[in-house]
Amino acid sequence: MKIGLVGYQGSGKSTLFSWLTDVAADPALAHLGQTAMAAVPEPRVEPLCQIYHPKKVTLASLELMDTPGLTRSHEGNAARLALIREAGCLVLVVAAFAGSDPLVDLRTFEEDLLLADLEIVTGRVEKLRELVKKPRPTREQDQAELALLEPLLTSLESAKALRDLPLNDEQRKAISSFRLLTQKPRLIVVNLADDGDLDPATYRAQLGATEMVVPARVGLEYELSRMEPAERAEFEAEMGLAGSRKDDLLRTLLDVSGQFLYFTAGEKEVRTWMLHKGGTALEAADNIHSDLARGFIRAETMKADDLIRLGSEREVKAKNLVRQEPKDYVVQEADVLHVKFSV
Ligand SMILES: Nc1nc2c(ncn2[C@@H]2O[C@H](COP(=O)(O)OP(=O)(O)OP(=O)(O)O)[C@@H](O)[C@H]2O)c(=O)[nH]1
Ligand SMILES: [Mg+2]
Repeated sequence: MKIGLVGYQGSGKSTLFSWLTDVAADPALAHLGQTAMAAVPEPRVEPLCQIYHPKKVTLASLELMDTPGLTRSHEGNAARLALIREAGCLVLVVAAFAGSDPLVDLRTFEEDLLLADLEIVTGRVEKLRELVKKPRPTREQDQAELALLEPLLTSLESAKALRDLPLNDEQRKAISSFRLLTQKPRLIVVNLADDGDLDPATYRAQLGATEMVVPARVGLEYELSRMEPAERAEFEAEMGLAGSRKDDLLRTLLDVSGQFLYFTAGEKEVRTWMLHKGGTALEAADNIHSDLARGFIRAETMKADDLIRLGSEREVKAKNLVRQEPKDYVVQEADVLHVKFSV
């Protein structure tokens, strides 16, 4: 799944892209949607390495896509919106530096997305309304599709984003090929000036309770990330900046994108893998290798936390904390899986 960094021109998308991926944003690639990977840090990897002393450590990565900013005049936005449609999840970057008002930007950007969705759904609904007037073999089918789409159209017309609607499976299927913009899960990054207020509560109160908001001094973070570690530590101490802000942001992004991490662990490799929430042991096995899914017998499963607490697989087994899970087991965050399979 691509995670699209979106927003108005100059909001700081490319700076955020460079900070998170350590890849320089190339202005020549922006109109194509430049992509790069960002490994998601996982604090349990280090203690697992102490147990297995693996030859190799591999971290699952998010695929970030920098996109060209929308213009406020709407000129040339159609191609930019088409690019954003490719993303499965959005990071909306709103500027809160140099006098710009993040709330105004957020509202107008949302309107731009709503209008783009409205245009698509309206087009389809109008087509269907014409079709069902005629006695055609597909009439019943068209009528069913129309019935699914009409309530969505009503929502969009009253400026309600699809991400806020409880859609049923049929509705999801009916609109899946449209790749609607207000349906994508999103994280809002409020891009602050170097002395901006980092308390998320300040923005959450203004933006509405359901939104995931991360305030970040993106420009400053990017500068810091390019310094030598010692120099960086000095600056951070001077400015009272605590914690690993990039790690936290990437983990929040993983969560907002509807995914989580599970492990495989052994002497050869300790590795994290990404799976969508609700994903099964069979899907997790297929992620690792299609052979594991094809010949799936069962997944020996334990919690990484049990393993770390008890210090070895033997101890975890002795405490009866290893489970034998079938194909349809719903994998949990930080499960360690050993897939048993036949060839
Ligand atoms: N003061 C301040 N300036 C920033 C910050 N983030 C980005 N900038 C500046 O804003 C300008 C635009 O930043 P970019 O990251 O290129 O913005 P963008 O969203 O990629 O812009 P487009 O690609 O044109 O849509 C640059 O001059 C940055 O240095 C910030 O946090 N604070
Ligand atoms: Mg840019």
